[in-house]
Amino acid sequence: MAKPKSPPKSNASAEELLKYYREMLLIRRFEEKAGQLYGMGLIGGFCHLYIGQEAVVVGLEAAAKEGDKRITSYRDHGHMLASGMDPNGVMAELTGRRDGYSKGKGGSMHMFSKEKHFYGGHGIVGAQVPLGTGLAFADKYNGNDNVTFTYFGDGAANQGQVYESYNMAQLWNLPVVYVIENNHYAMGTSTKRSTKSPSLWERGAAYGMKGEEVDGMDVLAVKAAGEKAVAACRAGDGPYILEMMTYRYRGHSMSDPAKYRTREEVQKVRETRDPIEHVRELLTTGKLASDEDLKAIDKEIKAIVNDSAEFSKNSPEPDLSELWTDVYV
Ligand SMILES: Cc1ncc(C[n+]2csc(CCOP(=O)(O)OP(=O)(O)O)c2C)c(N)n1
Ligand SMILES: [Mg+2]
Repeated sequence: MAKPKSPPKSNASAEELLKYYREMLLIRRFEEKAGQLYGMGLIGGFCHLYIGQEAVVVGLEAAAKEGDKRITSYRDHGHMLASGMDPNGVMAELTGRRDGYSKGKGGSMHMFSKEKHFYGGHGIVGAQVPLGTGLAFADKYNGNDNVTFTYFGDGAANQGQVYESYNMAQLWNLPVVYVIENNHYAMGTSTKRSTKSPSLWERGAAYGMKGEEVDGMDVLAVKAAGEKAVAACRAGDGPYILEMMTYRYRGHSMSDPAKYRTREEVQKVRETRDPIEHVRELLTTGKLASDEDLKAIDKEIKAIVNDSAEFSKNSPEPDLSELWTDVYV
């Protein structure tokens, strides 16, 4: 968890770093706003925030191309935003409004975008792993070079369906990158209490699968590992596991008393390993951006997020007649 901090230097351009800074900040501010709206009673049900883990999805999206797919768990707002989905549509869905991605009838865990190749948002732990494997199978069957990013947590990594998926994916060399977002906790259970095989990516070796551990708090390290994994998949040499060592700052969901860890533990990660601060430091110590430049971005992001909240408040709730539409059976 407390790995040494990466030195504040890189070969990345100002343009690239500013892009990641902006994208990670959008997720962080959006999630903070979602937390506020939840507190005000404007978001109901479950709400799992992604704060702290931003570098994982932003770094991997930087390694993706048009046509690639993504699928994840319930901790999904960051993945939606990073895939390019509209913050207004996401926030309106969280608040149960008509202009949301699922017309306000799905909420946090039930949003999809065909246009951005985002396949959810899955509330059943681990359920997205075989589904992501199936998406990759479809691409292989169709003969294109798309890759599917299948994200899941350290807790989900103990599920049987993950290993059935690994076996099939390796057997058929499917173009799937399994991204384990190891934030060290599954609700209140630390990985120390849930397994004696804590190196989760190494379990792929049992199926002949390649993989590696990555500093998930360093967007550049994530991108570099993502590029390697994606290249293997596109070359027909998939699948690939990336175990992202990351950390969530907030509770598991909005209703988490967080008695399983100390405030000091969280504070220490925030102070020494924050992914956004890391990029801010690269930008400022490398003299690639001034405080004023970064302040302008902060302002721009704040406006996007505030607008999404206003947009949602002004969007009506779904009409009662909608109770009987879009119903599967
Ligand atoms: C099959 C199943 N079992 C239990 C739950 C309850 N549950 C929801 S999230 C969660 C923990 C998952 O932790 P992890 O995979 O590490 O993901 P994280 O929440 O840390 O992102 C559990 C046990 C569930 N939703 N589905
Ligand atoms: Mg976890």
